[in-house]
Amino acid sequence: MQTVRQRLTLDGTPESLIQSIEAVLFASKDIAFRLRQGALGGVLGCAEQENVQGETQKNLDVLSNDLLKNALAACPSVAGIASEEEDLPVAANASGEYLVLFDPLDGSSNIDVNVSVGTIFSILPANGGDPSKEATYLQAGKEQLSAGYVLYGPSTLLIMSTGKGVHVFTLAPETGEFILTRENIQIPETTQEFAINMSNQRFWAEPMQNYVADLLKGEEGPMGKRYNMRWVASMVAEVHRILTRGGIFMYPWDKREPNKAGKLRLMYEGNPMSMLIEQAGGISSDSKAPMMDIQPELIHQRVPVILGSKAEVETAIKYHQ
Ligand code: AHM
Ligand code: MG
Repeated sequence: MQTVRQRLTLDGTPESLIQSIEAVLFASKDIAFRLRQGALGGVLGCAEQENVQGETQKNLDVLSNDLLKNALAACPSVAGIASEEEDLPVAANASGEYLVLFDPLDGSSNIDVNVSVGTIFSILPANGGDPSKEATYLQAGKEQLSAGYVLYGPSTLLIMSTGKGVHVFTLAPETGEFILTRENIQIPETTQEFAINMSNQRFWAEPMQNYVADLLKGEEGPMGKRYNMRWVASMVAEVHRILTRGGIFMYPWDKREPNKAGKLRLMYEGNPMSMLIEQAGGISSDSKAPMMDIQPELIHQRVPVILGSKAEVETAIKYHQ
């Protein structure tokens, strides 16, 4: 039985980085508890909604953000944080060495229907920069020191990497400890499963239209095999399926909002998921460049995403050349 701390120590992870990761996990256990309570916890539904006593209830998005923010601010090795739920970065500790970026509750439209959601995190070096300034955070994904997500599903899982493989830890309900349950995950190189929101098909650019049309042709098409499709609408669940049994996940640019690069965010969705996928032998791209090579210009920058099994992602990228 190995805890996160034991595993990270064996891997030679600096104590300060272990502490930053533990701060994320501390908050995630609280989030897991509140998700389990569901409607009984009074946190479902919309923010600003009033309960019967006329008190304002906070929805889980806002609450999860607060829990993470508080836990990270209390951790001396965290210099600053950036969150999907915060317009601006927040400075934390002057002594801190790390910047922690996170999506507190990804896939939150799934909460009310009781489907898996997750907390995604990415840790970058602070490099002595000002943690209240956006510029300090604008580092390419390849600079990440650690990335991971906590998946709140039938069981609560932590999937993380510090650049030495990808490991899975399962939250033991009786002790509240994340215990190593799979190590060094490797994604199969090929797959017969793709994930994309097909309802947006007519809005995609031509290369994506052509690629997915060819997947749908099955045995009779250029891929020569029949594909299955899955769409949970929760990126953590999607990436987790791919880490477990392979597959390709896509959230492409589409012309509904032509000025937006895509729906997903580079710094706390695209990059951390890319680190996990690549550490597991897969590939992640924005369709033109490796995701983790992109130089971010904004903390909340959006990006098209194609990630998963190596051979399949390579084929998808060829359609875009
Ligand atoms: P969120 O951060 O607002 O929850 O949005 C991100 C989510 C991803 O988890 C998921 O892949 C995607 O949005 C689903 O989008 P769609 O509603 O088009 O199915
Ligand atoms: Mg999100």
